[in-house]
Amino acid sequence: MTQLTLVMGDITKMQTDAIVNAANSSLLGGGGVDGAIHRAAGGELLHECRLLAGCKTGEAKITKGYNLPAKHIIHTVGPVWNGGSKKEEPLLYGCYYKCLELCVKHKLATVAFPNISTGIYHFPKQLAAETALSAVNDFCEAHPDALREISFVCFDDENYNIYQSLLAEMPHT
Ligand code: AR6
Repeated sequence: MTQLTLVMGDITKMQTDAIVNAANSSLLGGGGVDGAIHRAAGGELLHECRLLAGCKTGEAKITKGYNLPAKHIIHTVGPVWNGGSKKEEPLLYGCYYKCLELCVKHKLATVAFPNISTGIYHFPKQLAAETALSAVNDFCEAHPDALREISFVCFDDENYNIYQSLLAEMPHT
């Protein structure tokens, strides 16, 4: 069974097989968690990202972790919140699900997610957390023993409190 863990703090410090980056479609860096990951990983990350030729919203691509304690970075592009009429929910669901599929493909046992799209992209936090946990729950039901641990790394109290409440109601924790 996969352990679901809630963490408050900086995702660049996580010693997991992979951390997930909330990137933009260029994959060439930006602000928020993307900027923090590129700074902590070092310049070689940008070089590898250039070779990936971008990433579509709702999709995911993997690189090495370079100077991070995490071995890999899974870059995913969350949707910009546009009021909910532009398929934002299924696109965010796809981000989480596809990152987990990449973990299986690369035989990674532990992964840490940030709260994708809830910063600069303004996705409502409660709905984003519900969507993330629904994707993770569906994945864990379909692949019960694929991963050992999935961590949700929150950077603000509001997201932390939302995840704490939702995780308390879930069977996996
Ligand atoms: N560790 C964990 N979480 C963090 C960290 C950190 N070091 N720093 C910020 N967060 P955002 P988005 C949280 O804006 O909304 C970039 O410019 C933050 O508090 O990083 O998906 C990209 O290049 C929030 O809860 O990502 C894109 O252009 C969450 O990470 C755009 O921002 C996501 O906030 C993506 O926007």
